[in-house]
Order: sequence, then structure tokens, then C-alpha cells
Amino acid sequence: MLLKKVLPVFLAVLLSACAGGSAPTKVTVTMSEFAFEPASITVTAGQPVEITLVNEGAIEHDFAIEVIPVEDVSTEGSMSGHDESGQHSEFDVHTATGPGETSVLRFTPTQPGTYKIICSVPGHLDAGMTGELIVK
Ligand SMILES: [Cu+2]
Repeated sequence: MLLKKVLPVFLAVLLSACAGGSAPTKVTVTMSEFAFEPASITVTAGQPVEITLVNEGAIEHDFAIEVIPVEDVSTEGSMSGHDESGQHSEFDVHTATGPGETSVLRFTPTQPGTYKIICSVPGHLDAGMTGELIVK
């Protein structure tokens, strides 16, 4: 009975494939005028991170992490037509979220450290819209 011999091997391969990619650390951050909640996020180097950004404010907010060594960056639901204006070149990780909208940001930080998070919409950083990402 070939199937009985092949099936367990096939299942074992499937299971080991799953164990290889570690599950992301999931964090939900609420944005409003003018704050991130929570303002401090702690993650682990080498571990994928998935941040769900919920904009509960009345205006656009964005989430930008200053220069940070990362891999596998992707976003979902980031505002289209967002004016990048070249000002975001200093950010490695950035997404813009419209009022009442939600976007998702995924990345894997590669170096431990403390990185500054800001809302790069003009005036928002000055209004105190800042946070920190701690990579351990
Ligand atoms: Cu903002």
C-alpha cells in the first residue's frame, strides 16, 4: 500500500515547512489627533512584525519609522495618491492611513535598537505624534 508510506512523509514535509516560517508578532496601533496608541512597541530582531494601523482620527495620519534595517517590507491599504514629496526618503518603513481607515504594515527588523516612529504629515510631529519601536 504505497499511499500509507507516502502520506506520512508528505505530511511531515508540510509540517516542517510551516515550522520554518515564524508567525509574525501582531500589534494594533490606533492613530488619532495627535497620538499613536500604544506609543511604544517592542518586537524581536529577525522576527516578522505585522502592525495594523487604525486611524480613528478625522484626518490622514501616517506611520513612519526612521532609518531602520529591515527586510520583507510590505503594506496593505496604504492611501493611494498619497503625496510622498520625496520627504520620506529617510524612512525605511512608512504607510499612510486615511481617516476611518485601516492599513497593515509588515516588515522584519534585523538589528536590535530603539527607533523613532513619527507621523510625517506636516505639523503632526510637532503636535507630539511620535512613538518608539524597540527591537530586542
Ligand atoms: Cu498624524
